[in-house]
Amino acid sequence: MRQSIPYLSLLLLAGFACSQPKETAQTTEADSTASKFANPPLVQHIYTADPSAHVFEGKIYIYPSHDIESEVTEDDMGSHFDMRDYHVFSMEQLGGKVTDHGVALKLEDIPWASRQLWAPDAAEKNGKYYLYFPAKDKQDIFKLGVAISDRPEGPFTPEPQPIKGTFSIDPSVFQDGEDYYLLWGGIWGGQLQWYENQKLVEGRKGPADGLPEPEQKALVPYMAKLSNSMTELAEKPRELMILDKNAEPIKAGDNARRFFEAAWMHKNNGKYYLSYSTGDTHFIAYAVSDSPYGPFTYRGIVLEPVEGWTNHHSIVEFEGKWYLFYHDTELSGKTQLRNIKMTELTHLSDGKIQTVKPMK
Ligand code: FUB
Repeated sequence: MRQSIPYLSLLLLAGFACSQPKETAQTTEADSTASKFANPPLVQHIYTADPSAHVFEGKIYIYPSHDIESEVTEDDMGSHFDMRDYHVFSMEQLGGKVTDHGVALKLEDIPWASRQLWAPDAAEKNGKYYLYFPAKDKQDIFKLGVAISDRPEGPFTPEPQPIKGTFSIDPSVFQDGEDYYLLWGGIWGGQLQWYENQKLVEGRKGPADGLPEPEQKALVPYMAKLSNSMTELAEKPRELMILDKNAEPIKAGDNARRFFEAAWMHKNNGKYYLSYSTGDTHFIAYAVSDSPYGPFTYRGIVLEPVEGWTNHHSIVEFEGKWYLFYHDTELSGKTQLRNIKMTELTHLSDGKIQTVKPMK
């Protein structure tokens, strides 16, 4: 989606592109004039990634990661993604101003967490707002936490302990009528491969420890219904199976189609769409089912690879149209300093999704 005010051009003339974004709350409007990127960054004064978008109180609210420069050396466990807080953003109209509501939750306020506030998501129930987030605990193991607020923008108050029975990263919430489901999981730095039967296996430490062999079934995301309180799982987490067109599970060696991280669910025309990042092949892929629990059948690509290693998205309906939120590294050129974007998403009449190209 194009936006009309040439704000990005002004910032570039002022030398903005060579400097670190200033960490002050502000509103941003952007423009993609003369860019090779199909869509402009939504936020330019701080780095943002992994945008989870929802419609609350008639507006779009975005819950992204807040990327920062850090001294941490890059590795295959993603240690250089060393985020310390979350900001919440809102848009009254698509293509209009994006408001930064400031810090909604910070690491030092989460009693059980030690580092790495990765991709979050949020949900609303009975006028309360719930922010779901992953962080490493004091033993350096990812868990999922929840924090509560009376307002969509926070500030959020974290529960004192992680959500019992959760592990790994990238929580997202899918609401289906009165039911709310928590999805999660991510391999390599997301540690999903360290678990068997949902129990951490002693001694697994590296990104490849516990990964299935290429001919074995790939690891898949988990999902569980949330309790009435929204702060606990109401059932034992289940695997969301992803099958090929022959109803065979996608294999671990099928890197262009297998699940890596960033699971998101949406429903259109009575079908459940599970979309996810394929990680080292950099696609946002999707699979479709008649049930939120699956099994899901692989259907294709939502989003082609973006600039930067990671690809992470959300899909939301607003005023009768569907939108894809995603990120790339247009502003920084650095993998761990990303900027969020959005564009319209089209569901085709055969139930497929029209693939989005992030570059012109
Ligand atoms: O932002 C940190 C991690 O990078 C996320 O949790 C992953 O999905 C990837 O985008």
